[in-house]
Amino acid sequence: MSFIEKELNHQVLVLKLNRPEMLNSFHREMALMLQNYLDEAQSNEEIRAVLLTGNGRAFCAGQDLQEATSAEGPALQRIVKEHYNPIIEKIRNLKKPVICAVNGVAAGAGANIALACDVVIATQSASFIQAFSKIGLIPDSGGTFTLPRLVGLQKATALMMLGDKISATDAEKMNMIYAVTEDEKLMEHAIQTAQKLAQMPTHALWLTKYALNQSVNNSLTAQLELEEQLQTQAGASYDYNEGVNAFLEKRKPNFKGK
Ligand code: T3D
Repeated sequence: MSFIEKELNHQVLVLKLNRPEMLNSFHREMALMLQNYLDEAQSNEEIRAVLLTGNGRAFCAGQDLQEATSAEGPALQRIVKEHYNPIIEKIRNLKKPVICAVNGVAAGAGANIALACDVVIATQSASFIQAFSKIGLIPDSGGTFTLPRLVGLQKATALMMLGDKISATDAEKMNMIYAVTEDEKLMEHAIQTAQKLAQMPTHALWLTKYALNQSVNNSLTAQLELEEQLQTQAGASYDYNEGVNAFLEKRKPNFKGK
């Protein structure tokens, strides 16, 4: 049994967290495995989108607390530095869209890994918990960066201090996630979305993601200059040429992701 199931489906790398009896909580081996698969997604040109989800009733309950408290397990600092920080950096710097299908509860690092993804779709019965404060920790996995930018400082502070369980419907209402779908339709919806993105101009999608990443710290002037540079790059791409020609010739474009 693998801690993460991996499948390539029409240029979409589908990754399923697979420790359902522990609600897909992360231990070291699973965290390093996810990092390796994200590296593979970066380097393999056949892969043009990633879909992350979980097996069983949870998406992910964050850190495996048995490992975190075991004398033989990695120390807390190592867990953050070697497990979660690289996962978040790899998701945010992946030059292909990452879709997260939240199939159940997403707690602690599990919630913040989901929120780091580019498009987050959740089932109606899913929920999000910034569980850290309940065990005397602070939110990690980029949560203190991502959540206030999604929902605003006031909501993020309250969610992180109170550790309340937020339904997928409420998460969507407060702009934490992109969409909510009926439970039985989650994978169909998520795969369709991922496959649609995988057929789009992958390089332009990456430049878009890069610009959004940079926008967090840039002034308007710096961001306008960045858009000018990135648009010049996009304009020199195969896919721009194909997109414009397809429009003018009134046909469907055949993007290659270059
Ligand atoms: O060192 C560090 O910790 C640094 C890293 C921090 C990153 C973090 O993610 S910290 C936050 C860690 N996660 C949590 O605190 C969440 C813990 N889990 C829960 O609060 C609840 O399990 C849930 C709210 C997610 C779901 O509740 P419920 O009632 O649906 O399920 P349950 O009965 O609590 O859990 C089912 C089983 O999964 C249970 O095992 P059992 O009794 O059937 O043998 C439970 O112990 C296990 N489980 C759930 N979460 C974890 C876990 N086992 C280990 N680690 C977990 N995180």
